[in-house]
Amino acid sequence: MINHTQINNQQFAAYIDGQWHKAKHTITSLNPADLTDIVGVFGEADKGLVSDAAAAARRAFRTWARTPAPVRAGIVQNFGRLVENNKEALARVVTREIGKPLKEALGSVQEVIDTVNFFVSEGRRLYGQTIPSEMPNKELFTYRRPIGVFGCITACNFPVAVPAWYFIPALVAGNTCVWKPSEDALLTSYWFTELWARAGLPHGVFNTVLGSGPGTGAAFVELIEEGAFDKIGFTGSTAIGRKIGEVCGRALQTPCLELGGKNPMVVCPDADLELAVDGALFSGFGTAGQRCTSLGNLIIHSQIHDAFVEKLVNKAKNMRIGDPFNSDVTYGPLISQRFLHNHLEHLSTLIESKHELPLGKGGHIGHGAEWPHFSGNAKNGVYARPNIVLNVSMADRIYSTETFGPLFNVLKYHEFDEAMAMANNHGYGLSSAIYTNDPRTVYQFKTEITAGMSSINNTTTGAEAHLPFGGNGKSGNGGRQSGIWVLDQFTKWHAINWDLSGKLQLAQMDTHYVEPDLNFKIQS
Ligand code: UN1
Repeated sequence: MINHTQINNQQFAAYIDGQWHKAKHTITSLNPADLTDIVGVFGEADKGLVSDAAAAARRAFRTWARTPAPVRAGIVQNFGRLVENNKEALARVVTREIGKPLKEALGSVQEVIDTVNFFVSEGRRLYGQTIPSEMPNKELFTYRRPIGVFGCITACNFPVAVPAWYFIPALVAGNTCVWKPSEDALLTSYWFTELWARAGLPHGVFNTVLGSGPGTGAAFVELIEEGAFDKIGFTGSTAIGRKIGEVCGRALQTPCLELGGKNPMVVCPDADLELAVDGALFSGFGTAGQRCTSLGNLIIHSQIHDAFVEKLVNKAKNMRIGDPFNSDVTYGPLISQRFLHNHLEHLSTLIESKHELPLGKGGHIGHGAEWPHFSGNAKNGVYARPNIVLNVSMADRIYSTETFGPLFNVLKYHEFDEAMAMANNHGYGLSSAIYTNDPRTVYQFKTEITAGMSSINNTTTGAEAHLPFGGNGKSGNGGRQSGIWVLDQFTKWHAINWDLSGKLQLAQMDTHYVEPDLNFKIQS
């Protein structure tokens, strides 16, 4: 069972071939709701450890790839049962380590369980095809083959759900894995790794390297260039994703890149406005705006703009912010000091004099910026006030900059074509939403939106675990996670020609197609 105490001072840096290895150089994970609470002290894996992890995964690959897929999926099922048995404890570790409200943390652990439930039976499918040949006594087949060693770097905001989206299908499909989780979620990653070990994975099939982006992450990227991995998955910023994409391109690989977003929500005059207010507030401020699917631009029809903004601001003013273990908070602290620093930087560099801030100029709660309904430890926590930015137009930098904090923009539109331009022109294409009751408007929206995911009368966030998740443009390279679609990330198609004719039959040449009489004309 997960014991909700510190795995402190163990200096564990890497789990390789079934064993934890320590490192001298340490990194510390702090509770963002109270920075005096040390969640864990871990080691930072250097290039040697990352290379050892990749080598262990390489050694384990042949046997794992040959293990029958239903047996591989059985181990994934064991993992799911362990996660279920530890759901509350794991969610508490997530809340303590990254400050996500407990209800949301429980939801993200449920997302792991849902993903297991979906993929366990994929171990009994992984379908290939039988295909007719153009020649007699010959059969054609396709098989899904595992790709090899899967190297994966994940972000901190969904420290169990997003890794599960990668590793569950990767393992069912027969790949072996090396994981570099976020330095902001070290204890969570420790337990996630332990649960895989207890599920019965053979040694070397799943390996973890802990450490910072500039340290362990940079070593990981050097090893991509050196050919240590056969497939890369990356969830994080567009800037880093672009670099990883370049390195993978040189290594002749197609990575699965899940990057940033500036997700639009359009509110039409015929919409249920109360519903849209609640949807906008959760999309913008749920998880303190730190989801890649969080609301970036709220696009409101001019006819309802002022009334809608008034309702939105009134409701936002009553939001509770504070201790993420309290059930009534909309959001808790930001994930770490780094995220607060970036948020404050955005406030000082992106807000222009023409912008209006009806919730006041946000900032660090307890450090010159108070919030009336606050329940946390303002002195020790990394809490930020929410921001709604009015009067934004497409030319403003804030319109097209991902802010990843409790902040969203409001834009006003007159014609629906203008709303569509506002929804697309920032260049990201991850998630999107529209509130309307008119089917023709929905039709135009879903046909013209460039995002990979759209909600109709619901939030920009909260994708279910069995639909394709991913984006276009600056949000990724078109790869999709989750559901049946992710299998194309973790398998390569193998085409088989089986000739039983006993003679040399050449495709396109030794075929026996029947010629028609092309001079034939119908007499009318
Ligand atoms: C992310 O922020 O990287 O759709 C993932 C959602 C969640 C996953 C977000 N199910 O908001």
